[in-house]
This record gives sequence, C-alpha cells and structure tokens, in this order.
Amino acid sequence: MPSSEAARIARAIGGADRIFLAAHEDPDADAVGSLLALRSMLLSLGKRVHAATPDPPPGRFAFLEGHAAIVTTPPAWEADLAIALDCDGIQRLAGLAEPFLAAPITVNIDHHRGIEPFGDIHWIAPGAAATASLVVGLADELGVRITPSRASALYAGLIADTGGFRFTNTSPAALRLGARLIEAGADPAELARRVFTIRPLPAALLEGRALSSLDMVADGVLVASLSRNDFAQTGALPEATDGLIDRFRDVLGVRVAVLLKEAEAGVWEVSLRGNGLDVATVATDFGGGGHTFAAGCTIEGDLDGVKQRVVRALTDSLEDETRA
Ligand SMILES: [Mn+2]
Repeated sequence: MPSSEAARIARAIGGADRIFLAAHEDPDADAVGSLLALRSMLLSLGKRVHAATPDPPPGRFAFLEGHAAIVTTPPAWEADLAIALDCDGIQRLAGLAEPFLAAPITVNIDHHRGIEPFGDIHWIAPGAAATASLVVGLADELGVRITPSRASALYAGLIADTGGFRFTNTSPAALRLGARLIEAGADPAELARRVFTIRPLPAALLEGRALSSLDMVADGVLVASLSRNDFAQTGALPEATDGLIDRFRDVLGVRVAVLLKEAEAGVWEVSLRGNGLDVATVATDFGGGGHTFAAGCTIEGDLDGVKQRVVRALTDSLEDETRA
C-alpha cells in the first residue's frame, strides 16, 4: 500500500534511535498485533523500542511473540519518536497520552473513520480493513521482511477487525493481505481459533447472562446488559464480551444491537452494532466514536436510565435514516 505518509513515517523512523510505540486502551487484536509486529520490525532495524498500551493486553494473545514486553507505563527514557497505532483520538491513549505527546515527533497510524487527527504525521486510511494492513505497508516502505511471527501478529489483527473476513470491510485487498500473511507464515486455522473460539469457562457463563438479558426494546433495537455483578459472579474478565454483540446483531429482525457493560459502579460502556445502519453518529453524540456500523460510547447513570437514553437516541436516528 504505497502512500506518501508511509514514506514520511519511514523517514522519521530512519532518523530515530529511541521509539515509543503505543496502542489504544482496552487493546484488541489489531492494536496488539500491530504493536507487536511494528516493535519486532523496529528492533530488527536496531532501534530501542518501548511498546505500551494503557491497559494490559488480553492474556489470550499471550501466544504472540513479544506479548510479555508490552507494558502499561511510558518509557523511562526520552523518545526521539512516538508512534500511536489504531487510536481513533489521542484520548484513547489515556494515561499514555501526555508522555506520547512529549516526544519531539509524533505519528498516528490508524484506519478508523471520522477520527480527530493528532500527531505531526498522521496516516489515516479508513479504507484499510485493519491497522495491521498499514503496518505491512510500512514494512514494505522500510524494506523489512514479514517474518512468521510478525505475520501471525498482523493476521490476528486482520481477522479480528474483519470478523474473520465476514464484515463489510472484507475487500479484495483484505483477502490479498490475508493470503500474503499466510504465505509469510501465519497459520490461519490456529490463529482463527486463538482469536475467535478459545475462551475460559467464566466467559461462557457470562455469555449465558448476556443471553438472558436480551430485550427487544423497540422495533429492531435489541439490548443486552451486563452489570458488575454479572462479572463478579461469573469471574469473567471485561474482555469476555469480545464478539458477543456481533452475535446479537445476527438475531433476525435486529436493526441495531446494543451491549451495555457496567465498567464501574454507574458507568456503562455502550457498544453499538448496526445492520447497515449508521450507529457512529449516536455514539459520537454521546462523546464516543467508532466505525459506521460498529461504534461505542460511555454513559453514566443507572441501567434503566442509560438504556432509555440510548434507545431513544437510536430510535430517533433510525427514523431519520429511514426518512432520508
Ligand atoms: Mn483496528
């Protein structure tokens, strides 16, 4: 994927010795995979690299090479260059934002739509299926090889963000990239199992709770909710909800699926999935963001209040879209 931004970033990397790499809070496979692949590439170029995410990467990605090197703290040294991956807004770096911005040159590599650009160089490609695909573009620009471990990390990101080549961002380019990464040593069956299928018992128990909470509250708006109690009683980690909402979107008649997840007492993380309907606008109205059909925000209040506000906003927005 040739791009003038990739060339500028490659030049910035060429001129740097100490590089601070960061990816977004609550990191997903694209964030972790992109971070690990780029870290490995930069190490091979003889750079000193610090890789961090505001929250620890999920343990289920521990099989990816370098996973243990990811920390939640900024580097103890002054970086020459800081690169953010998969971050739709500086706020997604949470506590790492300030040290990130303190670097003399800052770079943002991302594929989210409608993001607030930050950094001296931003390479934002909303047409790219995953940030992982931009990291491959950068590898080509830098002339570094996609080793089997880099290919595995990047393939994990690619399949996570395309839902295993099922989402609307599944394009010829995404499939070609998948093929290239498999040729470079990624094991598709094993990686699909690691990213999508394997899960601990508490996650299965939590899904049971989410299923029993399902409520078709308005025409085509299906809401699931998980309280702090549900997490405490099942022993499930926050990441146990990964992929859950996508299954709820597939329930017949659903236009929008909503998952309300209580992060702290009275603080609800709201995930939205639209079946061909824009949900990013509603998420943005509540101070969140994301992709057109997959977005999220955080709302404070009790469950009923939060549910009502989200559902009202969604039904208003659905009416507008139906009329338009
Ligand atoms: Mn991504």
